[in-house]
Amino acid sequence: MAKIPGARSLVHLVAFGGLIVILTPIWLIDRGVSRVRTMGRAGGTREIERVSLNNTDLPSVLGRGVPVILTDLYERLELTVRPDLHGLRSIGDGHPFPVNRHDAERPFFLYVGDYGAKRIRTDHLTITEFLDDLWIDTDERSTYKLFARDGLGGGIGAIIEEMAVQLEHLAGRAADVHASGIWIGSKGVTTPLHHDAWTGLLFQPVGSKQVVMFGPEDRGNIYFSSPFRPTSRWTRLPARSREADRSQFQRLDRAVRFEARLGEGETLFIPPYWSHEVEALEPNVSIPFRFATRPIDHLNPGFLRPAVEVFHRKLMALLR
Ligand SMILES: O=C(O)CCC(=O)C(=O)O
Repeated sequence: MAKIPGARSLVHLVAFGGLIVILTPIWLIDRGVSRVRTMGRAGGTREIERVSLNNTDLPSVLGRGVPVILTDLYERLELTVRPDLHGLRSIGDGHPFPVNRHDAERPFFLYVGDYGAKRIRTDHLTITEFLDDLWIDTDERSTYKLFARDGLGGGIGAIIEEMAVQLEHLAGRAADVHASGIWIGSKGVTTPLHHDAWTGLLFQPVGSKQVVMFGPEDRGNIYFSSPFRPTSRWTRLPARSREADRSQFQRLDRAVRFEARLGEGETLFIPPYWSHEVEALEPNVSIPFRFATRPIDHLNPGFLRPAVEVFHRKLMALLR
């Protein structure tokens, strides 16, 4: 039940409410304009460009604002422990941790429920048991384990922090180590199409993934859910967007798809508000590494929508 807000909360309520009232029509106009601009467009598919740091540098890549695969950034990092199978086994503290098993027919990351994913059981495994098990080919179950900084007795944080020092130096930008981590999962696990507000680098130390991306100008064509729902950063398309029924989702064919296979050792640059869908082609280890959001990032047109989402959450928290 909604409580009666105090004076301070009331000021916040009016401020956030006012921002929503101002931003929502801007967002709607932006959406309308982008729909009109892409109307009648044939869409199509483009391959995400691959670049080597022998020919460019990280600030230039991040400044492009379009996705790029960096072929040799990962190998340039000097890490005390590399996040490969050998390195991960070596940092395990021997403590078992919970591992959720999902139905392998619908191995959809995060959205148990919304995308029909089903948890079938939870096992407790050490890192060695977990990795050994993941590489056993089975159609019976799927797993996606997200380790945050404090994972494996702090061993994950040590890798992320070492990466952050070197990437901050290479990129000339601050990292967000709290939002970064190490994700390990089975073949077939799919992260459905969504966008993030941060600048991301998806490192692929082990195994490969298929990536599909859409630019912010195609937001009107990829069926995001309402900004007032908890799934606001995610689309209403099926978890594998290629399976979308075109009679229900006609505008999808107007959108320009950017695709690539992200190979072992490669790194994908994900610009803010670029929607991405990622499917594991084999058991794998990824590092979603995030840079801190800067005030200038809020001028990105994509922020109009997350602003509505963010302020909506704050508004709801005040009323709760
Ligand atoms: O690798 C994945 O499954 C998803 C990665 C992702 O969504 C991200 O890095 O933001």
